[in-house]
Amino acid sequence: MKKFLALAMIAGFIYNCGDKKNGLLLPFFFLGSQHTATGGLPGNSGSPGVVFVPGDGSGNPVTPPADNTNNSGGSTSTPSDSNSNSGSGNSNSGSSGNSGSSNDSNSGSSSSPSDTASNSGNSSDESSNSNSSSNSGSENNTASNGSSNNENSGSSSDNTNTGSDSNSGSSSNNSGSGSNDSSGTPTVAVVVVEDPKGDSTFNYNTTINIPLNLTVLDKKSNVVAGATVLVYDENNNILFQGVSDSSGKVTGTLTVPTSVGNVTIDISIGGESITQYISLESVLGINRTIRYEINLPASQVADTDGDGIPDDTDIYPNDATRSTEVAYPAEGVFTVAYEDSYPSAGDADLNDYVIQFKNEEDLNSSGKIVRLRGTYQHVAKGAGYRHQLFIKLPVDVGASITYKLTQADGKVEVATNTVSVSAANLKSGYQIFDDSNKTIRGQNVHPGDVFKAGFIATVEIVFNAPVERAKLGSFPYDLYAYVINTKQEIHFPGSYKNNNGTDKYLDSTGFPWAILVPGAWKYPYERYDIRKDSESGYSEFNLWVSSGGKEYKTWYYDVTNESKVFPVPSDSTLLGYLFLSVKKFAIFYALGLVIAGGIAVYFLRKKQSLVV
Ligand SMILES: [Ca+2]
Ligand SMILES: [Ca+2]
Ligand SMILES: [Ca+2]
Ligand SMILES: [Ca+2]
Repeated sequence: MKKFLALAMIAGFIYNCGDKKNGLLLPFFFLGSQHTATGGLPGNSGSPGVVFVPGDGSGNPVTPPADNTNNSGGSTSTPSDSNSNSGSGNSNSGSSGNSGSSNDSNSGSSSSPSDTASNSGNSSDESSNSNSSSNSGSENNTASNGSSNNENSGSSSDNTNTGSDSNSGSSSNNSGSGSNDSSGTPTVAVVVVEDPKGDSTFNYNTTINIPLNLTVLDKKSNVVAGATVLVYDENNNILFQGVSDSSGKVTGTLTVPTSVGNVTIDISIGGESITQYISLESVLGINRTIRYEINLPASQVADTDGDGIPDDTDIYPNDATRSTEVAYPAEGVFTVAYEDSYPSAGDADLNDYVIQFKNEEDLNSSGKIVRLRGTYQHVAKGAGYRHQLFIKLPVDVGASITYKLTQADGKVEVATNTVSVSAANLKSGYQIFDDSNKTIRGQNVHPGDVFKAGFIATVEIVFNAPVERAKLGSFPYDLYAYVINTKQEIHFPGSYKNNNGTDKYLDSTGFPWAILVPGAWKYPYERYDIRKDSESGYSEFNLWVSSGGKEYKTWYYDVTNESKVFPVPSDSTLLGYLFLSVKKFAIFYALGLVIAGGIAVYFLRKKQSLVV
């Protein structure tokens, strides 16, 4: 990753130099620099010309409550005033200001990023006024108003569209340029943001799943199919890729460590690309309607396999069944640690049965999962019980599964073989490791133990038909331990309930029997309770718990007492194994300037490529 960043910085430097004469800025947000404040919504910014407005829950910009009154009064606003106002409201005013091309200005594009910002608060009275005035008379108004959001806001986008409709023929560029005056940046797209926010349930989770629901519309409010959507984290690791369907919709789930602060969404159509940067603070989902305010390019981009994903972002450019790969984690491994005394509360040494692993999914262009791969290594057995490792996948289709088991040094225990399994088999649980007495040669939990890496299982599940995220579940899926001695299954919290409604896998004190930790985690020595200050190697653990997961989100990286934790090698056998078997590079690519309709859009992109 360091190399990658260095490369990106060099590329950026070169690019910046090349364009300096134009006085253009490049958004190297992923390097940690601050984002361009193009949004009026906190936590949102984007590439030039992308405007963010709050939504009313139905994909339209929200209607400020006070507007009606003001509207009726009408008119205090001068054209210029309205411009400064809300993206929506002002669009109208913009029209008035823009002599001649009235409708164009309506297109909402009028608002410059800064404008939106000022509006978003509420106020926007003037805008509303201007809105009504300028719109008045036009049949379009009524139409838009019909949808209950009278005034500006809702109207704004509605107006926009209708406006442009009536205007049709008179160039999209107008709207952009006309409205722009103040900032000089034409509006390329208005993003209606309806992201659910709040506090997610804390159950010792170190990752969060964030549903993604996007709708892409053109400037006439028609849905746009075939828009490519790419989502990545602050280190440019791909989280999701998909293409909008015939309803203009893109759906998926982003799975990220809770410590990830921002994600980036790129949407590309015919080579035209816009970017959104989203702070994940309190974000429970990403629900957005992207309304383009420009004419979309009709140019075709190369798509060799015809799956809708252009070659330059298609990880499998010659395979129409797959278009991207998402890895969990993008680099390195996760660790799962089980307490094996269920249903009795454990001693919280979190080392009874410990596995390092990572997963990869291949998605098709609809965002459905086509294949699921996993590599698992047994790394500790701090217990007298014997365990097995399983995964349950509640899908409705069968699959063919290719499996291999080796010792840590690569010596084959079970040769590569492929079997067909039914949906019922997957639902009841597929065995990854047999008896934990046989998959590791040492316990790896006592002071002075020389670490002896355990067996490695590699699994590739090729589903008989693509499966939806809602069916499959998200990483780490339902990965569980079966304790042979007690005949008990041990799952992550959050998925199973007791008869009284409490979580089946949280004990009476609210502590889990399974915990997922990013990295090759240094779990506690045998019988050292991670919760007790005198025994814990992680003084931030209790602080993390007491904050409900909001603070000390990376407690697991911060060993505060080395004498309390097992020195698990950070360059684990599994990492070496992964590196040799599936070597991947994240390549920073497609740094470019796209000119469409006189509007310049800068975009950064990342492409992963497979080097097998
Ligand atoms: Ca393709
Ligand atoms: Ca493909
Ligand atoms: Ca234990
Ligand atoms: Ca133990």
